[in-house]
Formats: sequence, C-alpha cells, structure tokens
Amino acid sequence: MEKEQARIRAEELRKILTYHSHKYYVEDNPEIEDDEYDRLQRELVQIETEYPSLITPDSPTQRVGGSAEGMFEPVVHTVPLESLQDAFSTEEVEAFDARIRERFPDASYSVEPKIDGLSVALEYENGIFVRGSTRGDGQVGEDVTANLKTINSIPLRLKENIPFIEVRGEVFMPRKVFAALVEKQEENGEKSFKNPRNAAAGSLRQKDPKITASRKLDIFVFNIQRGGDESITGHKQSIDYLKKLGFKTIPSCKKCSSAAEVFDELRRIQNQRRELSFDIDGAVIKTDSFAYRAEIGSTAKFPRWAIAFKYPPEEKETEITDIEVTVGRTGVLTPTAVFRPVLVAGSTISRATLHNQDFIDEKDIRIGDTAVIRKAGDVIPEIVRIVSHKDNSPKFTLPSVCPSCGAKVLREEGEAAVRCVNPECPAQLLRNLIHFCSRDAMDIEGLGDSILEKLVDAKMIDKISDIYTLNEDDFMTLDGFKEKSSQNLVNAIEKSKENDLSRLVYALGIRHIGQKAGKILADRFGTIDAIMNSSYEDLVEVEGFGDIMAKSVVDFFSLEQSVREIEALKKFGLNMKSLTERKDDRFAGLTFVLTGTLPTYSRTEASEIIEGFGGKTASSVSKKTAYVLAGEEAGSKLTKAQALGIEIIDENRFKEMIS
Ligand code: 0OX
Repeated sequence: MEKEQARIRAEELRKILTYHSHKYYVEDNPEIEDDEYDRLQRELVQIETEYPSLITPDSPTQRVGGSAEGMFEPVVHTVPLESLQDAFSTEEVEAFDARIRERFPDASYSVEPKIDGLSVALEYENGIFVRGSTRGDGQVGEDVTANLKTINSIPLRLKENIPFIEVRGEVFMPRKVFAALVEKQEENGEKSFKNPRNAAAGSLRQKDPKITASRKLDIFVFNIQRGGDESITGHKQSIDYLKKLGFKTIPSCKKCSSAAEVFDELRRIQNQRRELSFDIDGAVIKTDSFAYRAEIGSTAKFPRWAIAFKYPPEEKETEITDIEVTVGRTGVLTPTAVFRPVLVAGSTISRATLHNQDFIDEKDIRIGDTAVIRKAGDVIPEIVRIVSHKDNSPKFTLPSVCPSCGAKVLREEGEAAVRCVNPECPAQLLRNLIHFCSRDAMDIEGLGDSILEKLVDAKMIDKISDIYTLNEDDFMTLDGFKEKSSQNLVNAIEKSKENDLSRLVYALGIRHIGQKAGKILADRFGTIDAIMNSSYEDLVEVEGFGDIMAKSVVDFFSLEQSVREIEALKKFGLNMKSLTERKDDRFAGLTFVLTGTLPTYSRTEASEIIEGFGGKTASSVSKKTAYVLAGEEAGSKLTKAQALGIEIIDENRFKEMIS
C-alpha cells in the first residue's frame, strides 16, 4: 500500500475502532462482534508496522506498549484533588444541609454514589489524552499515564477537539475481576489483595503496563478540574458535558432540591448497592451550583460544599465449626474456616479462606470460635475478628504433612504459604504432567491437557516417569485414538528422550526454576547427577541464582520421590547430559529479541541456538538490542525496532548467520 493510502486507511480504522471501543467499554452496548474488532485492529497494526511514522498517540494500538516515559514522576496538581468530609449519620447530613441553606436557601444538591477506588486526574490537550496522574496527597501525585492508557474506558481522544481539559475520576476494579484475581493469587500461593480498592491501587502502581492491562481496571469520571466549557454553571450539567466528550461518567447523578429528596436518593443508592458490579462505600452530596461552591469555599482539607455519607459494611456473628485444609494445584495448603451459614450482604455464606498460618496466628483463629464475618469488597467472605474461643480449645496449626499424599510440607523463608513439593502428589500430578510435556519443557507433541487428564483418570499414569511406560496399545484404549495417532504419540515420547538436559531440568517443575534457570543449571553442572549432588553453597554461587532458587533446588532433590523419579527416567533412557557444546562465541555480547512466528524454529529453539553461540535473548526492544528476529504477525516490538533503527532479520538471514 502506498504511504498516502495507508495514512487515509489508518485514520479511518482509528475512527472505527475508537467508536466501537466506546460502544463496548463506555456504553456497555457493543455493535460488532469481538472477532470483527480484532480483525480491524490487526489491520491497523499491520499498517503501523509497515509505516511506523503513521502511529499517533491516540491510536487504539497504543494502549499497551506505548511509551512508558516519565512513569511515577511527580505531577503537581494545579487544581488540588480534594478529599471529602465523611458523615456517618443522618444528623450529620441534616447539619450539612442546614449550613448550606442558611446562606443559600434555594441551593440544590447532586447526589451520586461514592466509588470505592482511587482518584486520578486525566489531562487532554486538543482532545488527546496527554497525561494521567494519581491523587497522591491531593497536591502532588504520580505520573501513571502509561498505565491509565491501558484502561479501555479512558478515551485516548475526546469526541470534541477542545484546547484543554483536566478531569477527575475514580479508577476501580470490578468485583468479578477482583474475585478472579484473588482466586489466581491464592492458587499460586501469592499474597492476595484484600479488597478491590487495594487491587486497583496495586495494579495502577505496576512498572509494567502489561500487568496493569491484564487487571482490567475501569473508571468513572465525575469532575472537571480545569478547562472545558466555561459556560457550564452546575455539577449535573458538567456530568452531561463529560458524557458528551466520551467519558464514562459516574453511574448516577441525581439533582435534589430538598433534604428529603437527598435522603430518598441516599436510600435508593444503598438499596441497589448489592446489585452493582463494583464497590461503593457511600454517596456524595454536592452543592450543584458552581457559583455557590465558589462562595462556600473549602477548609484546608475538604470542600465545605460537599459531604460523603458512608454506608457501614454489614457484619454478622457466627460459629466456626471446622477448619479444612486443602492442597491446591500448585501444592499450597490452604486453610478454610467452615461456619454456621449466615446471610451477609445479600447472600448466605458458610466458608471463608484463612489464607495461611500467619493470618490464623494473627487473629488467633480456632475451631469452635465465635467470629465476626463480612464480605470484603462485598464479594469475598472474610473473618474480621474473633469474639471468643470455646473453653480449652487448642490453637490451630496447619498439618506438617500434605493432606493429600502425606509427604512432609515445606515453608520457604519469607513466604506465607506452606507447600507440598512432592512431584508425585496426586493433587498436583496433572499440573506437573502438563508442564512436563509442554512445548518449552519436554515438547512432547500431542500429549496435551485433555489426553493427560484421560490417562490420569484411567490410572494409567500416576507419576511423570510413567509417561515413558506408555505404548501404542495403551493409547488405543482411549477414546478417539487410532493406530496412526497412537504411533505418533509414542514417537513423540521417544523423541523427547534426546532433549537437552536444560529442558529436563525445567520440565521437572522445580519451584522458581524457569527455562532460563534450567539452562544455567545444565550448562554449569553438565549432568543431572551433578545438579542433584550440588549443595546450597554451590548453587548460590551460580550466576543469576539467589537464595530462593538455590534453596528450592536443594529442597526438591532432598525429597526421596524426586530422586526415585530421576532414577526411573534414567532407566528409560532419557538424556541426562548437557548437549550445549559451544561451537564458537560468534554472538557474544549481542542481544536478540524474538517477535512473531518463525517459519520453522520455535522461539525456544531459536533462543537455544542464540545462547549456544554465546548471545543473549531479551523480551523487549531497547537501544541495546543488536537484532530483532521477526516472523509472521510480528507486533509492536517490530515497530519499536524500526523506530530505533535496529537491524531486523528474518529466519533465512538468521540461518545464514549460524551456518
Ligand atoms: C467518588 C467521588 C470522589 C470532587 C470535589 C470534591 C470531592 N469516589 O466517587 N470525590 C468526589 O468529589 C470530589 N466525587 C465522587 N463521586
């Protein structure tokens, strides 16, 4: 495509994509299928890859992967982001109304929900989003533009090209997103966020905008800080204007002309609280007229013209009848309190996670206790405090052996979680098998999740080494297997025996030992026996290794089951030696970045070759990158490489370089 033609099409695509993104994320009323949206987005990426000079800051392709320059630098708020005075009783609201009405008998209020998130300021120049910052202390916040760009409901371009506007909004994490994130964190034995507010704050503070993007944050805008349409005279009118500009505005804003109307609205908001998909912690009552606001003014901390009415979280008392301990897919032992079912915040709850031993100790939770419970973020049941213990009830401690397999459990230093690391533990077997066979590990083509699940269910395998006992007849007993497909699988299993030791080390699923660490261990020690016999002291010496990784390797091989498995794998003829005999160091000092799909090499294979010649691979393009090895459907890395003038090579050229 000619450049001029490309420019016109890119502009058109941006308009279409921005329109549909607004329909989907702001109006919650999509007009096209996701597939169609993705197709249009891909077309735009393609044009921008071919002509990087056509990329604009408001391009929908720039939400993730745009420049993260200036992140976390201080931003002085020209108009402070004030906080609100809280009211906990109707009397306090009445007193507020009396104070306002004394001066302005005809004052009316806007009442809106108070979103439980974190305040941010968004600045737009000539309709383009140029800077976003956190509230900080209200006077100075931090630049989080790159992270805010990943929030799809924040327009990168407004519907009108006004010279300047700064708005204020509340960034939040929807309850469902929060619940899924916590589930994942618990499953991985990570510290989980306490509530959606903390999760939103943590997500916005990420150094890598990709992580922020994965957290699916959202925003409600509720204030003009500076600029915009100077003819606007009141709050409700300003919200309508913000909506017209393309912002996702606060979900309701009711104008009330009397205290009675205010109370009706406060009740209405409180009653619908449970049905909302996000957390609110109250409602805000604001004097609507900007002229009146200016006269009423602010204290050092709060505006005098507004007040936040806080709704109390619902709490109930119940009895803890049991504490159950389960082993998750990642081997983490999770204690759960079981209690007499009670109705809280609209649903009956009977269980709450106790996270780990530290949490239990801190609150001194025991079986038989009377406890106060509530729902964190109105979703996740939690124990707030213990009211009383039953007479003579003992302290609760997690078992020292795995409830699933009986192996001794371990608690790593600095970690809250207690884990079963037995590779044969049935609770983790399937996960370990899937990892073992995966592409970057032993790369056993065809032995994917569903077949492995069938093999486990049929009790044909109960440990990793059993994979190597399988023959064609075994596969033929499974649904859908014919002679040819069974033979292919057996061949793939056989082929995996030749793999480099680095793959095997990674495939064993030792905690904290990823692909890179597997390679380092294989290169440094040469054989599996040398790795197994290495001490903690030997391991911490290894470049790139720290205390946690060294301990993890020692822990893994100190288990009898691990040693037994390695011996079995040896017997089946798996290669136990490092095959990396460096031919020469032709790539020494050079860093490669891989992007897109290469015609014949997998990414892992290409990385292995580069490292074999003494080079390095990195995941992102920078000035230090020597080459970008690009395949089909290469994305933003290619664009960045072009912009930085870095040499881009294809697989053919790469093959020439290594021949
Ligand atoms: C909220 C919220 C926060 C603007 C001027 C004084 C306080 N969390 O939903 N703050 C404000 O108002 C600010 N309104 C809100 N709705």
